[in-house]
Amino acid sequence: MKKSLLWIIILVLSISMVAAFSLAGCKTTTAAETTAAAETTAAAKVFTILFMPGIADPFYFTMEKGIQKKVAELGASVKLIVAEYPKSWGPEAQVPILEAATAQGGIDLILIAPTSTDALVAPLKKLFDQGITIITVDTYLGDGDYSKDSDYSFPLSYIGTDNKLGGQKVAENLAKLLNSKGKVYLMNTNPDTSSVVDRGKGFEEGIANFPDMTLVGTDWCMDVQQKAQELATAALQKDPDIAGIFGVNLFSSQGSYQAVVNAGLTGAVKIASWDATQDLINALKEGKVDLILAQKPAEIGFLGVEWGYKYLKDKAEVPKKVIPGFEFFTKENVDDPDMAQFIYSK
Ligand code: T6T
Repeated sequence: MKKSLLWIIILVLSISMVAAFSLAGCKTTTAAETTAAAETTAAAKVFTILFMPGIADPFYFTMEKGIQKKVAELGASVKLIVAEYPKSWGPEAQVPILEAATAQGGIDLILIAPTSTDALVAPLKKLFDQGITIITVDTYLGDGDYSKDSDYSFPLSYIGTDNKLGGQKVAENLAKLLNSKGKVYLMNTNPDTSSVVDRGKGFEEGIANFPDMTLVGTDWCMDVQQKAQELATAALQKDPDIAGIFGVNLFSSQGSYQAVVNAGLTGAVKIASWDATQDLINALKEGKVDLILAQKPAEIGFLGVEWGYKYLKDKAEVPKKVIPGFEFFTKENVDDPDMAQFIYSK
């Protein structure tokens, strides 16, 4: 009796131990499965990026190429949505497109060129408060200082040209073409757009360094080429001594040189232009334009995706300003094969 009781105890103990071991085994398998599942989920996380350009023009088409390049490099981990290109410059055109593109949710990062330093603050803040990361490319909000606390400092970064420096360099180069003397005129676009305002300021400061040069006037064409042409025509009629014109972007430059050509003043009035469109490059080759500052829109777009992705994936520390450089086209280097990369795409 004692012996059989002992056997029963041994049997019960053995069964419990087997059960305990198999349970432990089960647990290990489950944990491994959970880890693997978590890894799969992390690997499968696809970040959705929205590109919101400022206007339909070769500058932003080229920026999109840089964005597409980086997106292709990142492969399946990112998805790109390109918003409709606004047909005119300004918040009236851009904000409805932005709102429509974000209405369904699911966006992780927006790369946007705000078309107004003020009017885009509220619509973008609303999206930021929904958890969307914002990077402003080409233009910025407020004074562009996202490093200090303010109503407009919520974007992760500004990635774009140092427009003020560019404006100063344009002034220096135009002064060289004019032997540091004479009257110059500035064709600007919109007074609430950071990029062009900074270019104008830089130009004014640059010209002020030449005592025999005078800035006789500034006009605002609202980024409409036809308007730029009309305004430049009127300025040349009003002041026939104008010796040089600076067009701060592609539409203002294209309109300005056209006005000079129509007035029969090609060569007599020097044209300093900004943005390397094929039209302006051709005009430079034909002697209708004298100088072109080429920004690096593809690089700006590429860097926007690169930094945005690093932040979304690893919470990387992103500089508040990322500033790619610029290049100058002149009649001396316009045929240099190394310069071809700086011409914007269509
Ligand atoms: O000059 C570019 C851009 O940098 C600016 O902010 C707006 O105008 C352009 O898109 C050229 O049309």
